[in-house]
Amino acid sequence: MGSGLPPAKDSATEGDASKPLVVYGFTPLGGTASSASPFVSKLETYLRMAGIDYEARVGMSGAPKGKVPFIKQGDVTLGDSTFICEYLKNTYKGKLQTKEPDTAETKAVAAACRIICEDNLASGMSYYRWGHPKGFSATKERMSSIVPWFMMWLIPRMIRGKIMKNLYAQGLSRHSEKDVIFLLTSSVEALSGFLGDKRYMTGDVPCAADASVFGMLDNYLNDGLDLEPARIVKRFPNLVRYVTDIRRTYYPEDNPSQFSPAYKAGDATKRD
Ligand SMILES: N[C@@H](CCC(=O)N[C@@H](CS)C(=O)NCC(=O)O)C(=O)O
Repeated sequence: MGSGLPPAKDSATEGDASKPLVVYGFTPLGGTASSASPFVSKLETYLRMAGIDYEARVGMSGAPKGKVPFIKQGDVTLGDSTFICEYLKNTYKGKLQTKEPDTAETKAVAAACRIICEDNLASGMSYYRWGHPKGFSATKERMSSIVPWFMMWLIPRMIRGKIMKNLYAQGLSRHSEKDVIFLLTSSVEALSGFLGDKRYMTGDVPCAADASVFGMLDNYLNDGLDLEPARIVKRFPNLVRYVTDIRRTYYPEDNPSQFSPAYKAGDATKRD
């Protein structure tokens, strides 16, 4: 690869809606409605908001970009939640129960919400779950239910090393915790300001940006790790109401996340 850009193919923009759609990702963490990955939660929430049928598989082997979520449909294999949502909007055109923004202002709000969540708040999540001593010990404890005991010393430290390298390059871990809290709080405050009294970020009907915001805020609020991110979101009652409403509407008790062990499709959540 040298020091330049790695080769990368353009994302598929449209597929065959008559073919089964399979979504790959991680299971939920603590009390999150969907996955421990806010990006997987975003995609599953978008599928539910849009009314698209799918089948979830736990795992990331075969991920075209080395990350989850990714999907397979017919001969298409596609990674990255944003490009997957674009693909789904084209593939299921005319059948979606979501409404994408159509004015300059609502488009700007949706883009800002997505970028705030997937850049700043995603780094904040890594900072607390993997960098912060209290978060790392809680994260390790959670991992002990899925990682064999003899790998428990190695695996969490390996993942932490990789994440800390990324966080240093991105810059967040170079700040004091007080400064990190300032950055995260101002981002969450912006989301709260965009939402105001509305039901969804751009009006009465959800759009893909709502899935992004929900995936991140549900992970901030409900991952059960008792960390600063949950305290930050709780300062904004309209965001807490928003997350609660989306959980109730799209993840009712009798239809839990397909990534959750509680989901029974036949016998259990499928694994690859
Ligand atoms: N931009 C990607 C981000 C996905 C992402 O960062 N996924 C993480 C889990 S939260 C992952 O798969 N990490 C594994 C790795 O980097 O090895 C998207 O929107 O799908």
